[in-house]
Amino acid sequence: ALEYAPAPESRAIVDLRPSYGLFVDGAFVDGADGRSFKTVNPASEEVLAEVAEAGDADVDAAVAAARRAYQRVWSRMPGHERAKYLYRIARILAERSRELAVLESLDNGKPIRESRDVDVPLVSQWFFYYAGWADKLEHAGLGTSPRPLGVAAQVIPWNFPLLMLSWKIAPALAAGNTVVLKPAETTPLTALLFAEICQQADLPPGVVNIVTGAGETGRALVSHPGVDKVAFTGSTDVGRQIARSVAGTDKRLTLELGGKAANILFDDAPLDQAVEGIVSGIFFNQGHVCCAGSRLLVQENVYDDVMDRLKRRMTTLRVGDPLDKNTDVGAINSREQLDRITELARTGDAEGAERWSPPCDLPSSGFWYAPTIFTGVTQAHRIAREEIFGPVLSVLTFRTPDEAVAKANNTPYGLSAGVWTEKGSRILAMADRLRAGVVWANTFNKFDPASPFGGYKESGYGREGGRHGLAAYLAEGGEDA
Ligand code: TXE
Repeated sequence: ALEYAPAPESRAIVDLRPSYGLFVDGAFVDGADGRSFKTVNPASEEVLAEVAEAGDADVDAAVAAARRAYQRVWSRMPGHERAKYLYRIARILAERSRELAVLESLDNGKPIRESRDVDVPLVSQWFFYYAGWADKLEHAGLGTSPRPLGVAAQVIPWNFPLLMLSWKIAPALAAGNTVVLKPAETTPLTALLFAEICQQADLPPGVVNIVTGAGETGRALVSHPGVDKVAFTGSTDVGRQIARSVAGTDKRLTLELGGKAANILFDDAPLDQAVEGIVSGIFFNQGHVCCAGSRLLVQENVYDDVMDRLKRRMTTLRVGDPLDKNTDVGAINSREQLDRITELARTGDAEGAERWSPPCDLPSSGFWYAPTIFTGVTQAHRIAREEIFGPVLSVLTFRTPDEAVAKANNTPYGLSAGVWTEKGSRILAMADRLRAGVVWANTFNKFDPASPFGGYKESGYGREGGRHGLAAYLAEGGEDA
């Protein structure tokens, strides 16, 4: 019989519970000291649920469960058996994709079109991809019998709650590690739904543990002595604190921090296609993207033409209800993030850049910021140097490729960059000279589980995705293997 599948934008397909516990040793449990916090829908400020806040005792219990599962089950299991679990999780993620997409949009504020067509399909792809590696670890580039590291502590941000979870958990599990993951405090719900999916897949208890809470919980987790590997995605400040806390221990560390990517538009580029890429490069996910194309560098002789087209295109952007499938730009994830964006954008006004936004009616409740561009930006302006992490584009110009490279690289970050040109030789030359972990050519924000992703300089170190992402969870095999 054909099953009735409700429209993905329907909130009714999500079975929201009033309160959620922690996921430890295969079961949902209350926090030891009974503390909790609220997670809200950023598009309405409505409370979605009350979520347990993990304290030190809960983190201890989760790490201990992960250790037991590592020693007794997961690290001993043949790779092809681990693969079966990962394939099963990947399939359930695909089957429950609508529910996941709606919950992600409710808790995060991103447009359903993105969670449905980008985030959730990629999440399932990530598990399929790493399932394929679980019995091929000898090809990870670390010798013939690489070993898992043990218990991985993973802390993720709120901008891609499920996708960042998959980037962390899929390679860790494929390599034979067990994990304790902490989602961000403003977006805990899909990680808890993922925990339910682990139960549904019969994943052995303790292989995946989810502890919810804020920075304190994250700190307790990454500094826990029972942890062998720390993986973090988030702000540069917290990344620095974590690097300090890990220094002097034998924990392995990967960090994926911020960015200030340049999207470089040469005069020979197909302009409409480039404008499309620039718009999605900065307004995708409200600009809450570490690799967002937040600086546009336009070649001077096409500047007026590009600005005309860009403004015209921005006028058609629909800002509003994340669950409306026609929405292009959703809600800002939290009041704190809205305040950060507002404050940094004001420095653009104060320092003499010129602000422009298309006319748009923003909803009266919830957290919103109109798509915005600043022109007349110089490299000295804060909006040209600091990560805004919102729907705000800083426009600069250049005359020669050398000048474009110098400006693009003039940032403490080095995560991504984009180049728009018809010339293949120029793409190769630019990719070589741009200090960025990813350089996209005539496209932007494209992700694939087989491609390593990560930054230079203050954008962090280590790579996620591909064979390199797997190697980050393995040690070379030795006599003690
Ligand atoms: O990040 P935090 P916030 C950037 C972006 C944004 C700014 C602040 O510019 O405006 O950071 O965002 C956990 N030990 N990025 O404040 O605090 C926290 O609970 C361990 C870029 O949200 O770094 C959450 O789970 N963990 C970025 C996670 O760290 C700690 C994505 C990220 O939160 C902790 C997010 C501590 N001491 C923000 N303190 C990207 N690279 O994509 C907090 N956390």
